[in-house]
Amino acid sequence: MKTTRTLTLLLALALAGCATATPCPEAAAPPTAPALTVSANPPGPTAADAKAFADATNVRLRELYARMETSGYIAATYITHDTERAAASAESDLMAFLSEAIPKAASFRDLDLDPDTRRTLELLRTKPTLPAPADPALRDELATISSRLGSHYGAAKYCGPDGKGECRELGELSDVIFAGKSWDAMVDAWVGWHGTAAETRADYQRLVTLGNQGARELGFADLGVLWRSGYAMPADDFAAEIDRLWTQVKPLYDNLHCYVRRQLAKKWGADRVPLDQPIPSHLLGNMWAQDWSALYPLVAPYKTATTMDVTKALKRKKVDAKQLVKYGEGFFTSLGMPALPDTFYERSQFTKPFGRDVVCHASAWDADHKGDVRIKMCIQGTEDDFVTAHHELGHVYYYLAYDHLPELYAEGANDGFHEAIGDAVALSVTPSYLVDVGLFKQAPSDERAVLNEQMRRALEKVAFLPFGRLIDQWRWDVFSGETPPSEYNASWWRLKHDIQGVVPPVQRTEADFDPGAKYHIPGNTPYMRYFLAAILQFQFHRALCKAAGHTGPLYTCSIYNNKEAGERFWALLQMGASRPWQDALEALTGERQMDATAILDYFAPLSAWLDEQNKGQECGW
Ligand code: X8Z
Ligand code: ZN
Repeated sequence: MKTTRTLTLLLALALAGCATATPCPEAAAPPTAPALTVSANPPGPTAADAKAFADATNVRLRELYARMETSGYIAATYITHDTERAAASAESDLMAFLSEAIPKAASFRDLDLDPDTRRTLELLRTKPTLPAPADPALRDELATISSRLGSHYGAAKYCGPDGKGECRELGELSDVIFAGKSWDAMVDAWVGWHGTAAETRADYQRLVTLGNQGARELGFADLGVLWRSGYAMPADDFAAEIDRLWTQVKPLYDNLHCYVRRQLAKKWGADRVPLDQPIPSHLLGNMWAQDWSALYPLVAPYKTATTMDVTKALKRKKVDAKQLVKYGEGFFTSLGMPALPDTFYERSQFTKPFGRDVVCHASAWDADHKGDVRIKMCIQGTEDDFVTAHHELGHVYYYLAYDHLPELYAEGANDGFHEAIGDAVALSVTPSYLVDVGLFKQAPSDERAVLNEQMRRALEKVAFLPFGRLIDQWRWDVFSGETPPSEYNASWWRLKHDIQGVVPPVQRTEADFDPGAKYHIPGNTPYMRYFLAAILQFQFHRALCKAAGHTGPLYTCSIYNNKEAGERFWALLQMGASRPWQDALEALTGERQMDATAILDYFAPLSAWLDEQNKGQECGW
């Protein structure tokens, strides 16, 4: 006679729907999904079983995420072989749990479930960004590769064309590109950094194979389909939404591209920057050409009008890294949100430590999913750091607001919301706000200053749009197999050319792996979230300004100190992912669709000015 325990296991195996070709994970995986306890002749799972399963899954996931976040934070702030291995082990345990729990959740699908249980199980299905195959050996391999790619990126250095020169890290190489002084030095920095990624191509290719296998075992056609399925609509509809939003903003980008290219041609010569061709990527002030802020002095509409140089103001006031973050916290508390816990300041990494490798790419962490929040940055006191600190604090305040919810609700309404919170707040860092907090004595307000300010913002926000749109276009094509490994690099540059209108400074080949030189590719962080955020932050800003009673043009609004707007914002954060994102958006804005008219409204003055400047010019490439 079979014992109840054996029956439980058999039922669990049947529910898991394990493919016969791959061993089921039960025997090997240490963290098991909650089992159903049934007696002989089981009548099949009930709605109560499903609820119990959902509750237990929430509890176990919180423990596993806390372990993974903690070991991930250590690995990113102290890169060694050992920390990399510990992070891989925690990730592998989480993967094991998910690849067992998700098929189990599917077995409850046809029951009459209460709405929260149904939603929890749906969210679980699209939870993994890197689903592992059920085979424990393949799972460990995938977790190891994922961890190795992360530390490779953090520790990468360029030591000159012959490998024997002074070794420089990403920050130093980026400074050369930002400075925009010498063509040759910029090409060298660009080629040097991109070259560090070439050796990661094989690892990335294997990550794609194993991640795809994991996604297929969960019932998705490939990993890209899984990623696109997390937006409360069919995956294809989401792709169509992206196209719709891109079509809304493309004319604004094309206008900016056209004007900036002309100024670059004046500086570098039309032989190097031809007026009917894409722009050479190393000239745009940023390693990936995603943020063109560095070009402001070159392209400012009125060179003689006063500009508010935040970097200079921060230096003048000797604002250190912690104080810089405090400015950000001050904005959130001015809205009525809570002060950050002391542990935030004790445990965050604000500056690059001496004597060890760290991943400098800014990030926010929720170490125990119970309020132990941190950020990790390598602050140097620039305006970019100032904006990024607000961005990261947006994540941190989201964590603080939703950590009371069950684990699968402790997420952004969608991942674009998570990225948009801090950026929406930073849109309120207006000239008058900078005066209010004492960084400047007065704010210029004539029409020329407005256009200068608009240009400064556009170089960050508008320039980013096609970049945000294309990264995952590349990955979706890679995951689906439309782009085979033999075309990884060619496909990357095709998209960069077609969508962004940029070209590499030197000829690239398939011996290169340029996508790997961008953090989110080795980090396997889905990127469409940033494109969504680039649109959503203006939509949020418009709604919050309305709540604050602002009446003038959108670009003049700051919600600083406004408790009414703060309450609305906090309510959105507290919802987490408990409702579909359309409901969350409606609660804040009254709208159920993502909509780019807010960003277009915001940049209306610049848009009109660019139209005028570009009249009679051949734009496009
Ligand atoms: O990765 C980030 C943040 C961390 S979530 C610093 N961002 C994207 C990037 O740097 O590529 C913010 C803007 C886009
Ligand atoms: Zn972010």
